[in-house]
Amino acid sequence: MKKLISIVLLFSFISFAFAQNATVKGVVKFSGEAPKPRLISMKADRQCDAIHGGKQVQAEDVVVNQNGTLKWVFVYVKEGVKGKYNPPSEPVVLDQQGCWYHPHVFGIMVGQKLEVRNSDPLLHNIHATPKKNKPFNIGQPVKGMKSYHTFDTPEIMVPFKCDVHPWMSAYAGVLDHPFYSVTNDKGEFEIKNLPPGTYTIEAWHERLGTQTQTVTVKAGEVKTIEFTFERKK
Ligand SMILES: [Cu+2]
Repeated sequence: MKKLISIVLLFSFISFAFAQNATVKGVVKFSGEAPKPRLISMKADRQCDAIHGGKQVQAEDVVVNQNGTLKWVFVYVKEGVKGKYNPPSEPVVLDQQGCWYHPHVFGIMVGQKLEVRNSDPLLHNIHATPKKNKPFNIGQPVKGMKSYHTFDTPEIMVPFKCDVHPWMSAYAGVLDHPFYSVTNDKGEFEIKNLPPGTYTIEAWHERLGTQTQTVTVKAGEVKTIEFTFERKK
């Protein structure tokens, strides 16, 4: 019985603690005529090309969704976070599959493990080119290989490339807090568990630049905001 009471107390404490926190969510829109999807041929590597059945693959640098929103925008709290946040124990996985990075854009915390996997039966060479963190360059010649890396300092953004396959490209947003999100195929993002306060939210897109907005959230509030990117002339 005592055990049950303490469990109930623990749960009510947890739900109380989370109810105090706010959410900032919304969509990133694209205004103007969507650029024609850029198609990538993998003919330069017969094995990669064969994996895709000789078909071209759509580049992910500018992806305008069906509903007119933008995919792969990194939305994060740039300013206003107080306190210290420990990285989660589970790693972020960057998979190399079909001579392509999955995912194209992701967030990771300082000190959190990045697991780089090779799911292809061929050589990939993962080459990260940060400016604030230490660069690294790992060859993964065998299918199933996993390598681990952690970042020491926040950095927006860390680019990844493959020295074997020049079309491979990914970006990591490295932060010392967990308040970030990446837009999906409906252009949506959601930043949860934010303590009440005033924050600068930035939306970063690899080709279309950055935009910021200031938001103030009260305890338990769910605030919806919107960003709109235009095609660069
Ligand atoms: Cu590669």
